[in-house]
Amino acid sequence: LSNVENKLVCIFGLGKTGISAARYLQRTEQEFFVVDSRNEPPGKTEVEALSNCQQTYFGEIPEQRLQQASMIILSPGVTPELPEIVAAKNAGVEVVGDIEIFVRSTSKKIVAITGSNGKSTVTDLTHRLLCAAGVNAKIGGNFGVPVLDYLPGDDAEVYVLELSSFQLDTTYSLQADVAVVLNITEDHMDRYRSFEHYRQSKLSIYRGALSSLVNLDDSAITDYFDGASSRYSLTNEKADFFLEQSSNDKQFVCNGKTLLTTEQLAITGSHNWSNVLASLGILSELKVDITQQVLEALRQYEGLAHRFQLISRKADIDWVNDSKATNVGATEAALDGVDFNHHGPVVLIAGGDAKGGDLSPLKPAFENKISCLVLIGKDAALFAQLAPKDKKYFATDMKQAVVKAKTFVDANRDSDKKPLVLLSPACASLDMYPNFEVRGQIFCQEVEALQ
Ligand code: UMA
Ligand code: ADP
Repeated sequence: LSNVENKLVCIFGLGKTGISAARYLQRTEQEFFVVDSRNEPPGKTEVEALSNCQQTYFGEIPEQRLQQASMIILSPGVTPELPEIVAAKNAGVEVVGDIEIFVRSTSKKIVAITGSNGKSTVTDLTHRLLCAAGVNAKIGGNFGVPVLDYLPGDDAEVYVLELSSFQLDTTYSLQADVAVVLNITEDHMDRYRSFEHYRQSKLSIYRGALSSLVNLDDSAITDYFDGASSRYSLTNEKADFFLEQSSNDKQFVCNGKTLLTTEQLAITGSHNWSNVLASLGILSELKVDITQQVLEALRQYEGLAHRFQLISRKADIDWVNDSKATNVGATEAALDGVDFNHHGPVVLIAGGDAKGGDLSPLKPAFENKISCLVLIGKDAALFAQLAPKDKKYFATDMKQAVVKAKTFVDANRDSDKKPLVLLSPACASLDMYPNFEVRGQIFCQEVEALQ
């Protein structure tokens, strides 16, 4: 396979991926130039100082110059359908992502994880379980370290990679040792022509995989992919990895062996049990023994910040930060995880950039489950159309949203139940914040600042 050697490479996009690609080309002594449509991209100063960086083009895209490159390393935030990229491709330039360069350059095992939701959790959990099993595993991709930071060097036994659909769209040579699509629900509809287009992007992770792990509970996967090597499910006892439900507990069963119960886990919610099954399935497909140390690491796993995280009990309210819910599927999972017999009133703070997605699956929850909806961000009005009149409020920022939520709770307390305020926006944060982490942090700060 041809890789970057002796080619004039264009790095298109100078965020985390572009900076990592530039450092990699510097380390491997390759010449490159850099393009970004922004005048002040994040890595400007660092990359301009690299001796192998021939030129930088920031702001206007130099269409002719792009066509002089032999290869473009395209950042995931840039669509391959950008006219200048299409023109370069038509002129014979190879357009790839950093994951493609990575998989061409390593001979180590690769676990490839995608899905609309749960990618980071499963990637992180799998990495931790592999480490607990004594495997030299490294984590990267859409979550954690951009992959090219690991090369050259390559001392890992296994790379556990979270791959976004954007990354898969520019990856052609991946032959994962284990590939899994966790679920497919609508996301990034501002970038894909249709749900089918997005689905095909996700399913491409199975191309050439040595082992294909399939979630039997998601017909958006099983109806369109029939090459499973092994299967997991929350309910189907025919699956290799499933959750056995008896009258008093729920047990994780792997290849016929009962391992532990859901009660023994620190993480909660059926979506997380599905994530656990995926991780156990990956270890099993890698032929890694599920030892006592692995089970201990699993029991202790507390999940990642900003994913359905109880952050405070201020004012006798359970405040939950689920800022990472950037699409409708994640917010549905969050609402499924709320025990409405125990919690009430339940206030949902939602809104932001809906990325062209269909919000209507949330309508029944707005009508029947939640007590009040506090709306923020660019697409607040789209949410408002789905909620009954007396249940919705608009807030201009997070401070106002938190105060409104508390005011509503104080006026509607139910003596038998514990009030809950959930930030689970079903939207990207970029219209108001630099990223979902900052959105979550500001939520935490505003809760702490309440009198
Ligand atoms: N951009 C421009 N002009 C350019 C290049 C980029 O305007 O010339 C804009 C993009 O439209 C985007 C932003 O800059 O809004 C960042 O894009 P990027 O490709 O430079 O992003 P990186 O900093 O390289 O980060 C990317 C992933 N970002 C995206 O896919 C948008 C990060 O995932 C990933 O962690 C990182 O590579 C390392 O691999 C973030 C993400 O939001 C967490 N991913 C999406 C998601 O999870 O839903 C897919
Ligand atoms: P991703 O990396 O795919 O965005 P995360 O693990 O960061 O996934 O979780 C993103 C959001 O999705 C969080 O709100 C989380 O609670 C929710 N979530 C996690 N796992 C699942 C799942 N299996 N199904 C649906 N939602 C999930």
